[in-house]
Amino acid sequence: MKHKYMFVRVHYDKRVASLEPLGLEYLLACVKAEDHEGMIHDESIESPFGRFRRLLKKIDRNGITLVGFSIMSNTAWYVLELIHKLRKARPDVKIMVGGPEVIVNFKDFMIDDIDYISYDNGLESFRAAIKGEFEEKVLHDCSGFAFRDKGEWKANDKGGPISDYGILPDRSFFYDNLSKFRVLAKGRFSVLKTAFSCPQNCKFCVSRQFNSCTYAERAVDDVMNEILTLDNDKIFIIDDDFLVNRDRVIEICNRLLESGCKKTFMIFARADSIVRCRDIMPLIYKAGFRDMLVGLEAVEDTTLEKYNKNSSVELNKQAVPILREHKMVCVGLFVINYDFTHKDFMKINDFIRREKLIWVLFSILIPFKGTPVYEENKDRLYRYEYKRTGGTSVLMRPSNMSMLLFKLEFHFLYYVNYPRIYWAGLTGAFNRKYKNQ
Ligand code: B12
Ligand code: SF4
Repeated sequence: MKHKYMFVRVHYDKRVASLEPLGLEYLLACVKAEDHEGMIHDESIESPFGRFRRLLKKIDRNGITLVGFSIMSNTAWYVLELIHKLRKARPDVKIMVGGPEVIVNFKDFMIDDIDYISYDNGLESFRAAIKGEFEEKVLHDCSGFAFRDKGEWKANDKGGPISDYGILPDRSFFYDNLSKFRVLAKGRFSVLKTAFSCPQNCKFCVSRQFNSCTYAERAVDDVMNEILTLDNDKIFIIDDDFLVNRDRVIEICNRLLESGCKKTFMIFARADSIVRCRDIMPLIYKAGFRDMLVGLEAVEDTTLEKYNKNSSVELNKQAVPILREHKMVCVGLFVINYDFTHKDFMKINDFIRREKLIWVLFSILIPFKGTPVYEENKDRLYRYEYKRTGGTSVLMRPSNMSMLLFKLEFHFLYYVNYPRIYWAGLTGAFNRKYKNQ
C-alpha cells in the first residue's frame, strides 16, 4: 500500500520563539524523494480551538494513511493522549513517533496505540521504510526502528553515527507560513543544522546523546550551498556549539564574505569556545554573526563541576565582554540548580546587570530521563512527569529553601529581566543595531 504521510508538531509555548519545524521538513523531503505524498501539520501556528477536529479533518481530506508525531519530553503526555484519541477515531491510520524524547527513551513508546517508532541517527532507514511501504520484511532491516513483528514489539539496533542527512529539508511549509514564525524581539529566522551532537559531556544534556554521542560536521560545501540557497536573511544555526572547530568557522566566514552573503546568523556557542575564538571575532562579526546563545549555566564553579560542564565562571566572565566588544548579542542561558540559595539567585541577577545582558533565558534544571543527572538523583525526584519537564517546574526538592520560595525566586528572575527584552522588541533594537546590513 502506498502511504500518504502527515507529520505533526504539537503546540508549545511560543512566547520566546516560534520556529520552523526543521525535523519535519527533513522527513517531508524524504517522503517526496521517494516519490510519495506528504504534508506537515503544525498545531503551534493554528488556532488553539478545535485542534483534534482539525487534525481529523486534514487526515480525511488529504487521504492520510500514516501520521508521524514528533515528541519532546514536555509534549509527550499531550501527544500520547492525542494518539489515543486518533487510534479510536481512525483505527486504520498507522501511527509513528520520533523526535528527541523518542531517540533517548524509545522503549517507553512501545505501546498499543503506536505502530512504528523511529530513533535512528540518520534518515536512511526511514527512507527505506517508505520505499518498502512499511512492509514487515523491509522493517527488519531498518536500523533504529521498532515495529510489531507478529504482534510482538521488535526493536532494531541503531545505525552508526552520521555526518549528513544526505538530503536537504523541504522548506515549503516554512515559506508558505512565513508570518507565523518569529523569535521574540529579533524577527523571523530560518533554522539550519550544520553538525550533529557535541564533543562535551555535560551530565544534564540530552542533545549530546543524539548521533550516538558522536560529534560530526557536515561538509562546508554543503553548508554553504544550503545557506546561500535559503530564502531568508536571518538564520539560526542550531548546532550545540557552532564554534567547536575554529578552522571550520574561519573557512565558513571567509566563504560567506567571498560570496557577498548579507545574512544575519544566530548560533549557540560555549563560553570557552568564544574565548578560544577571541582573535577571530572581527571576522565572525564581518561574516554576519550577531547573536550567540551561551550556556552560562551558573555563577559558581562548584555548580559547573557538578554538571561536568568542563568550563568555569572565569571563562563565562571573559566570554560575555568579548561578545560585547564585538557588538554581538549575548543571550545568557542560566540553569537554576536545586542547591541554590537566595544568594545564588541574586548572583545571577548581579551577573546579568554587571555584564549588561539584555537577552536571558532561565530554566530550572530538568533531570531528563536518559541522562546521568536523572540516574544520580532518582531518589530525589519530585513528581517527574512529562508535563512538568518544560523547565519551569520543580522536579527535585530544593535543598536550601522551601519549594514555594524557590519558585518565587525563579519567577522573580523573569519579572525583573523580561520587560527589557519586550522593550528591545518594541523599539526594534535588534534590526537597528545587529542586523547584517
Ligand atoms: C530549535 C529548538 C527549540 C525551538 C523549537 C522547538 C520545537 N518544538 O520545534 C524552541 C526554541 C521553541 C525550543 C523550545 C524548547 N525546547 Co528545544 N530545542 C531546539 C533545538 C536547539 C534544535 C531542534 C532542531 O531543530 N533540531 C534539528 C532537527 C533536524 O532535529 P529534530 O527536530 O530532532 O528531528 C530529527 C529527529 O528527531 C527525527 N524526528 C523528529 N520528529 C520525528 C517524527 C517522526 C515520525 C520521525 C520518524 C522522526 C522524527 O527526525 C529529524 C531528522 O533526524 C534542540 C537541540 C538539538 N540539538 O536538537 C532543542 C531541544 C529539542 N529542546 C529541548 C527542550 C527541553 C526545550 C524546552 C522545554 C526549553 C527548555 N527549557 O529547555 C522548550 C519546549 C518547547 C516545545 N515543547 O516544543 C530539548 C528536548 C529534550 C527532550 N528530552 O525532549 C532539546 C533536545 C535541547 C536539550 N535541552 O537538550 N526548542
Ligand atoms: S556543551 Fe551544551 S550541548 Fe554540549 S554537552 Fe554540554 S550542555 Fe550539551
